[in-house]
Amino acid sequence: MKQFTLKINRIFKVGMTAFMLFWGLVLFKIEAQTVTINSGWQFILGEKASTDWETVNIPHTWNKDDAFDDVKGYHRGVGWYRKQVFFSKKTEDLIHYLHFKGVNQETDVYVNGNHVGNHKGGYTAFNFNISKWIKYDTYNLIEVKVDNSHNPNVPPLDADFTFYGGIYRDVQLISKPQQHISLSDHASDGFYVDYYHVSEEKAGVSVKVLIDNLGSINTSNIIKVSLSDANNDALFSKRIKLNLSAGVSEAINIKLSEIYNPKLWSPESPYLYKLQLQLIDDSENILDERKQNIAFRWVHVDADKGFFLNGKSLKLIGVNRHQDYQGYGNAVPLELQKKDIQLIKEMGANVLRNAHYPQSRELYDMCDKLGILIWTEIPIVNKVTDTKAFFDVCINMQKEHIKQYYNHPSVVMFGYMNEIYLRLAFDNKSIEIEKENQKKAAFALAKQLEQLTRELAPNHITVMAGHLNELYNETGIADLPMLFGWNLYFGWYDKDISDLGIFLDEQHKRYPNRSLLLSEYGPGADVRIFTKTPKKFDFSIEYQSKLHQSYYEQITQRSYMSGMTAWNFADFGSEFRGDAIPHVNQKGLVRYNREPKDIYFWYKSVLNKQEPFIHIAANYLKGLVLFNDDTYPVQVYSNQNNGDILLNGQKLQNVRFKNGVATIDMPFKNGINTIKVISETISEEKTIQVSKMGAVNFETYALLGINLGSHFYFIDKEHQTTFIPDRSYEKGTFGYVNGNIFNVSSDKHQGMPYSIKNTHLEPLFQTMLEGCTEYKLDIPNGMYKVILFFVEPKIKPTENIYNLNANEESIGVKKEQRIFDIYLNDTCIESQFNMAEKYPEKYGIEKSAKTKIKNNEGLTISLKPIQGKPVISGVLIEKL
Ligand code: GCB
Repeated sequence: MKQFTLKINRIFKVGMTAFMLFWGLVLFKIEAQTVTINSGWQFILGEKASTDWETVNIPHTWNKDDAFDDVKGYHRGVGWYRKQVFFSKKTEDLIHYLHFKGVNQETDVYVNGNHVGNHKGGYTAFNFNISKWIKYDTYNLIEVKVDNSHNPNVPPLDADFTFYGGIYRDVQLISKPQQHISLSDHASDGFYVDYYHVSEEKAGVSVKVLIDNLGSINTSNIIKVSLSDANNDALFSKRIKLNLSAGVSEAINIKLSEIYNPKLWSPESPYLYKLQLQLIDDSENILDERKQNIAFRWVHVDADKGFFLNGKSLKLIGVNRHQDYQGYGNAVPLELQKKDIQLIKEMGANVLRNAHYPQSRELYDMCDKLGILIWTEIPIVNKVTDTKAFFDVCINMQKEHIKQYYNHPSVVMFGYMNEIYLRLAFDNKSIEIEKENQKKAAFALAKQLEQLTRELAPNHITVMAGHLNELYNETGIADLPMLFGWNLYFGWYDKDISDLGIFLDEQHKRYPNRSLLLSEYGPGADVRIFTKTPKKFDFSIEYQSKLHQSYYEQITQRSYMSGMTAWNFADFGSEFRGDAIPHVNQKGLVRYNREPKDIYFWYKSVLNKQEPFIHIAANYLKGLVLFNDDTYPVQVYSNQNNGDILLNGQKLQNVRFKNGVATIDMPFKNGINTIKVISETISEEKTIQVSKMGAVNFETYALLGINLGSHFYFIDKEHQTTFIPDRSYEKGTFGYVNGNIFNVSSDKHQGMPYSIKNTHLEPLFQTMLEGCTEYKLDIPNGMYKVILFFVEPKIKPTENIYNLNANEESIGVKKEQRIFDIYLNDTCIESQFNMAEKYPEKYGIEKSAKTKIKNNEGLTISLKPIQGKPVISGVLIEKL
């Protein structure tokens, strides 16, 4: 009996296995599957070779380091990737696609040595059907040649961000049955969702689905469309019978019935419905399917009243975003990128401009869910090439862009150009006729792209951004899109902060039918720099606060302005820049590593009303030194009305938060100070170490650093100290006896806005005193180590059109010989110091010496000129 049972069991098991294998095979044969193939690629920089391949994972870029080093330029050329992929014979009847989500910027793909396709453009996805080159039951060699060289026929030609090369978004192998929802329409999902009659009372959905039959026989299939609500409760479903001829692609339009009282989508209530598409064969097997979150919402702009969502006025306030991240270049793990969107939402932003290119679709999914409206654009920046090849690439790129991002409810604005006349505006070489041609070419391309965008995305708002220049008005290009964005940097590159409103009012008056948005604004800010007296171009965190707060007031007061998007959410890589951190554009509300700057919290206090919130903007006030009775202004941000301010346990005052901010002059004491802010149910506390200075002494600190020729503090992690602002000499303290603050041009730039080699202390070196022959420090008797900091400022600048007022004339284009002797009191520590002669350009030089101070004589640093005017950037004194 036992034997018999065993036998039966065995027969049953064998039978089951055979049954499962059979069905497994059948199911597998028809099952669509997508595999991400990011791991274990072989990579070589430059042309293919037999050795020197390294193993890398995707996301990958070859510019993560060289775009930030001291050497000018980064590798812009070819890189090769290769990988062996096994294809089982069981998948022989499937159609296999390689799907690339983002490769910068030109790609050629080979399978087993056969060229399967080329793609131009670094920010949109693309697919290749590789089926006919595959060998089964063996490994297949996939090779990808990537090239990020400058190509005059591929945008962006030129822009203020780094064009990191590499396969920096996922690669997928997508295997589909021969009948499937198309993957061949510009790498879209193969369907497009539209809406009809959307209102508060009712709303309808229609879908256009593209189906490919890549098999050799005619088939009869069913396409099923289902709509459910956010809880997965089914609302409607529709089945349509299709007869698909062999080798043919079909477009099917399906209209679903209307829903009554739909839940509308908005930033406060981002309600999503769920759409499902299934392609089914005549045995009811599911061949392919797609899922998409959709939402009911409608938008329009009005030149007088601004932006409207679902018929209600909505001031758009948010940020621009670049996709790179400190230490990763553009090859950023998706989970890190998603945190950005979370931070943007927490800040209270209702709009995001993905500038200047389409970003990962997963982030758009998040915006769908979180209720963030998106302006998305392709990277045609600064100039165009007047060739058919360039125009064709641009048109194709915009098609990919719209088709791939079309179904996201968050996408309400499609753009295609940024500051297209920037190069032209700074071009003083070309002759008039060439300039005219440039104007016309950009206009002609804009016209084509505008028309295309309106055709492909009829329910969206078309957009474009321009810089401060009449060319956009003169050519009429600003009137092509439905909404024109001005990128305005009053108080940074141009005039003053208060000129913003004056300019906008004048534009609105001249062009009353044009809808406007402030698409970029903001100053650079470095959390190592703080000051009581913020000034244009000093990179201080206080100047950043001042500018953003004023811009917010100016825009919210103007109802015709659709909104504002700050430049930028985060600091980002721009290889040619020489800001306070070289190669980084520091206009972020958060740092390159996403640590929020104070201004991020200010935005949160005015935009996010969800929970009571207080922030004391003193995170970065490290090493504050105050003289005698000096106070220091500290800002407190809150979304509450009022708050009590306490310093060291004593109530100073009750403040009213206007536009989310109150500024309090803090009478700090020497030592540790505690600021406390209490507002109804919440409170916030912060401690600050302050050194009160009467005479110069070394009791509270061992190091005294002074940022010569500068009004700001600079926190220096290398020397573990904060360099304090400079002052003119007064007995008992320190300061310059003579000399001037060195400025590139009188009222705009601080010091020398260029990257300095051999150092990370740019803010110390970039600002300096010129013509100072005597600098006095009344330090007590004793032994000291003195370090002096120098750089030759008259160097040939790197061309940087974004530092618009760094004019070459005033910097001088050749090295200047300045020769001087350096003395510490009576001792000469360097004679005939000649930087232009002895050091490479833009080189940070430190001179260190020990000195004994006696007889209460203090320290005098003398720079005795032999030729030209001496310069000096900083001094650091250590008591030994
Ligand atoms: C702009 C550009 C942007 C730059 C920004 C800046 O107007 O559109 O790409 O990064 O200015 O920081 O100068």
